[in-house]
Amino acid sequence: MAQHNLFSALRAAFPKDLDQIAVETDNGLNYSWRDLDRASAMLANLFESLDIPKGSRVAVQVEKSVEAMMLYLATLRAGLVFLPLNTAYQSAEIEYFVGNAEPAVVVCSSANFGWVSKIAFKAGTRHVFTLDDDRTGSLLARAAHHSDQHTPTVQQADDLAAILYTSGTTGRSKGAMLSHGNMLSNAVMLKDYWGWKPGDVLIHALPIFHVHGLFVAIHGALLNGSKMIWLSKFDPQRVITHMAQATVFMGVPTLYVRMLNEPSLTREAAKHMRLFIAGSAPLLIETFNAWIERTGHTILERYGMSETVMLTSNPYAVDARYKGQSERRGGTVGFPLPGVSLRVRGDDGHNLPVGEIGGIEVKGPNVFHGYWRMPEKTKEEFTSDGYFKTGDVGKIDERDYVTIVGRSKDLIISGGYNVYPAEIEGYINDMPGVAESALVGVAHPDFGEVGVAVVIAKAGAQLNADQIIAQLKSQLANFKIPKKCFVVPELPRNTMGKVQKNLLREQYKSLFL
Ligand code: MCA
Ligand code: AMP
Repeated sequence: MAQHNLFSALRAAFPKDLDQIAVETDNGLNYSWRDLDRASAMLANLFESLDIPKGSRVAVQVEKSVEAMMLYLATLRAGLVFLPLNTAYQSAEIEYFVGNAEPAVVVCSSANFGWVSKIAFKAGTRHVFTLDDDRTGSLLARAAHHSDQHTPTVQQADDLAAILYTSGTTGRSKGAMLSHGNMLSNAVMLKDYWGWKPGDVLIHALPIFHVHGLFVAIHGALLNGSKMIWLSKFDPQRVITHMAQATVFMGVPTLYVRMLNEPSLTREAAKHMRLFIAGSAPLLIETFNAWIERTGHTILERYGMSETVMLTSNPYAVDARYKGQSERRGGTVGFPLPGVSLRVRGDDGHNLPVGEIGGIEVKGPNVFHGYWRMPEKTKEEFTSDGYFKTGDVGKIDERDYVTIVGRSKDLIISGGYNVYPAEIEGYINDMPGVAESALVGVAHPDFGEVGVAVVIAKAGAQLNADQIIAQLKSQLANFKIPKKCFVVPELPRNTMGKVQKNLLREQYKSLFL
């Protein structure tokens, strides 16, 4: 691949007629391809005027907007490293990310400028801008003074393009370093694998601070020169209405569940669509089947990670490499994508035969360059022959389909967002009167899985479950808050004294069903 700057590759795929509409928003704004090009050039020129070294981080916590996407493109264009942050994160979370990544630039909403800038300046960041979802803020005001022409920086395939914070298998959040080459190779391969065609239109309804909405969806559309119908927030009814003008949709399972609750989801409503893609969390077979029944479309489920972008996918068309199969099989995540080697290994480090369950390990041009400033952690997560240990547990069947059956990492995926029990337990354990706590994931009809906290009090202390929840709400992103909290006399333990979370999961499994 001659082209290494991801932006340049995306730019090369823009249609010849730059005045065509590239993005149509749900509040009636149209952005042309020329707008994307010019605005990202102005923002890249602003960055260059700041005289910060190539490879500096640009940390961004802003509401979803087309300008926020332009900011991402400008960051790539200028050879800087994009660090997207969930808008739900609160001050302690932001303080950790900014302190760890030491960004040269921080961009936040004007409502949060007071506390975010304080954190940023303390961490040594010199430039803090604001960007709101109504096309205002100091970032755009400053960029307006810069030229709309810009030559993208030359990048090597291994140069960093983004850092995504994720907890991996254990412990504190780690910044997964993704390069231009990681993302470009994945995007180019998926364009072909998912059969992107001229005339495709993507409904973009996901947040743009994680891999799914930021990379898989945006890169897919831009690399195909495809228009995006841009929803600032997921709304099932609006997505269904837009299906008449669109062909591709990507969502986490919760989005499909919520659309199935709408009577307006019919074959007729979905007849213009070509492809529905799901991922980020397990898609229940009931949802997969109900979708076929209601719309006549078979959802294509795929599997990925922040550390690897996309790893496996059910086939779009006949896949000659996998016994000529084209079936999208519910409950599976399909085949390893072209270029990805995937194996299932037992605890003894040996490859397992067909059908046996073990740890999923992967290798390929999509696999990240390690955790930011954590060489030891990085080393632990790779095998001696260079495979990344995903922390997912699964099997490969005789037809080569991969199925994920669980996770060895202690992780709850709620509505497509990751919740790390150790982090929440840490906050609960710090509360006065708490002796110990355990957070477990249980099934939930809307979010797939949600956290339930089980807490024991110190001798003589009185604890109130509602107060524990209220306290967490003041400290953590809203999706991390346990949906229920129980104060109990003791936690189940094995003979080694370790809390048996499986017994707690069993005990509370029907809480929301
Ligand atoms: C919102 N709430 C949640 C979640 N989202 N609770 C648990 N899990 C969630 N995911 C709670 C809030 O705390 C709040 O509770 C109440 O729901 C309403 O909040 P609101 O923001 O209005 O909710 P919403 O707009 O209905 O959001 C639900 C959502 C959203 C649309 C499903 O969570 C979402 O966009 N999820 C997609 C995440 C995603 O893009 N993941 C991709 C990661 P209260 O009222 O009590 O405060 S990338 C990835 O995983 C890999 C690489 C991959 O393979 O793609
Ligand atoms: P993240 O850390 O946000 O990148 O989340 C990655 C994790 O999401 C993976 O390690 C899997 O556990 C999970 N995941 C992604 N796609 C799927 C899927 N289709 N089915 C089950 N789990 C998935």
